Amino acid sequence: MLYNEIVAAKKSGRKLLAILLDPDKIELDALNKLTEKINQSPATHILIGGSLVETDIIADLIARLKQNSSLPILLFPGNPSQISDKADGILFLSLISGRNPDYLIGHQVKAAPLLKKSQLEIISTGYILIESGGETAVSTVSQTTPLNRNNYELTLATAQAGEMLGNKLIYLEAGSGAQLSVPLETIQLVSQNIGIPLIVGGGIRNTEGIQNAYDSGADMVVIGTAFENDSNFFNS
Ligand code: 1GP
Repeated sequence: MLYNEIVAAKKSGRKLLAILLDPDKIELDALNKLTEKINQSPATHILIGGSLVETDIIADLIARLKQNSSLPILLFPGNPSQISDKADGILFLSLISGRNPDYLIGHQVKAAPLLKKSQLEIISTGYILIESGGETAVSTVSQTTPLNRNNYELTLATAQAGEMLGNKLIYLEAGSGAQLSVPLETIQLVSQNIGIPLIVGGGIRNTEGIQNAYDSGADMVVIGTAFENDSNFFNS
């Protein structure tokens, strides 16, 4: 079970690293090379998804990734059309920082019948968007306001409410390509005051940023843009 492995990693202090692939930005012809780079990297998981995936290549993309990589593949969907049972699991997100019912429960209701038929491991995730110096795709697409990045207490209360509601993970998100990543103080406060694993992503551009997030208490860090821009990112 993927979730049990994440919990075990948290317990033992083994830090996890996910590479986020946005299907809209992947060229299938270049996928073998990209998979090689992923295999050479310290990544422990692959996430697939995006706010606005317009192509229909997700199933094909996952099938091809699986030919050359043994890393677990988790869906990280922006909407129910991004669900494919070719993946191993899904971060079943509820955007609990926002007040848009579609992203709190609407899309999830649409997805439930599909998920019920699939073999995907479903990992409910409280998804918290934090203001990051500019508008991000998550905020535009979800039409929600991110939490004030200086209001640590509100972020903590949101994460704790997410845990109390039964979420198995909390994901602190600055947004893909964010100018500013999640404040380290926020990571520290939240990680010290929840019992479930903590994922952090958005705007992390270098290995120092990854290490800082780990040192502050992140159990998994997600890297999208930096790897997209430079597939040698982890070797440099
Ligand atoms: C976005 O947290 C992820 O959902 C990754 O963000 O693309 O900025 O690495 P970046």
